[in-house]
Amino acid sequence: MRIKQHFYRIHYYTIALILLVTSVTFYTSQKSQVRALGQYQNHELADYALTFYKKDSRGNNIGHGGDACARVGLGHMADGQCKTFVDCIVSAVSAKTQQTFPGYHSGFDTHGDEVHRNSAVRGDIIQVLPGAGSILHTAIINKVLGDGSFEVIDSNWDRNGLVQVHSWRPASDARFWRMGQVGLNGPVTGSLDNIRRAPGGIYASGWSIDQDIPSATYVHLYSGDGELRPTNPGKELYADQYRQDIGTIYPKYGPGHGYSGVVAARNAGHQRVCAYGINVSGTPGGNVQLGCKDINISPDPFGKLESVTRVSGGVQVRGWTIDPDTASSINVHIYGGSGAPDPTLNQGTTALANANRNDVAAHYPGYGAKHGFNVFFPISSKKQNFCVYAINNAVNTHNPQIGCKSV
Ligand SMILES: [Ca+2]
Ligand SMILES: [Ca+2]
Repeated sequence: MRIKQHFYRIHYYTIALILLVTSVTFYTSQKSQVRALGQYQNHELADYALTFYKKDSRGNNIGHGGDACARVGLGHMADGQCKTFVDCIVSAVSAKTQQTFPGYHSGFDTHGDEVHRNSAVRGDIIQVLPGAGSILHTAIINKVLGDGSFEVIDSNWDRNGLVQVHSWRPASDARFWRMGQVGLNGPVTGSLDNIRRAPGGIYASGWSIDQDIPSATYVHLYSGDGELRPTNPGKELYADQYRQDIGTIYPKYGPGHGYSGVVAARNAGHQRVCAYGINVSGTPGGNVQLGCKDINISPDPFGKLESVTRVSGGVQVRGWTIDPDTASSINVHIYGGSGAPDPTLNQGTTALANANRNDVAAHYPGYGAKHGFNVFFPISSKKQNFCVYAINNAVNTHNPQIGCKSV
């Protein structure tokens, strides 16, 4: 017994140590990848490159790309080629911490981060690599013009070794490199704003931002006790919905950070829903719990018997009912006599509660309007008790009484 306990203890510590080492390694490797970027603002590459863009009094370009290399003591590279011009700009702005030469396409991948064409910003480097049908070129973005076009600063665009500023729409196989910081950094932040019962489970809404990047991120919802465990139902949502309020508070990140969706409930009764903002892979930081909220989950229908009115030949019975598990209409059973739900004792009738009730829909979002009933029940004019029962969407479950009236 003692030996066994001892074994388990060692085993436990070993697992804990492995987990610790794994998580530390993971964190460190993510961190070092980002630290590889130069400790300067990415736009400084464009600012500095522009200082080599010169014209004479007649408007002719006279700035030579090679001047950028001579300036940093790289005279041997002062040939004015497009790639060497960018190499020397990066070398100068990074205080020689990012030496991206020699070679045509070497250096940007090991000293910088590749970024998607759609998220390129000022100072990013565009490079068309050797490939079918493309002309090799390297340039620095001065402006993002949209629609895949950029205003770029480069050298040797006209095969004359001169620095130019011009618009360019690089071929689809162009690659984009980021060498500096874009001025965004910080942990995942956000909120779980609201939860409510919905068809299929629990609806949750809120927002999330990974403050390292402006792009949309993922959010994971968990129900049950809200913890990140496999026994709890989970749901992954993409937090890209428009939220004007968040765009106002976080203008660098824009308004596209809202999320909403439904996570299944683990069981009836008390449920806790927690939302987790997912750290964007390759950026510092980890996942962050954005908030938790509690809700009581009932599988039983609810509703209201609003009126029972005497009409010629019977009664008119009016009301509405919803089963919280579904947006579909459910049946109601109506009994006269004593009102007890027993067809051997009392006369009854049944109806599908599918009449439009926009007032009910407004009160219970996600369920639609088809929950009303307005039923003629042919029955004797003798005074009796009328009771309405809502029929659960699941068989062999509780069909609650939603009201009685004597007329
Ligand atoms: Ca991050
Ligand atoms: Ca139900």
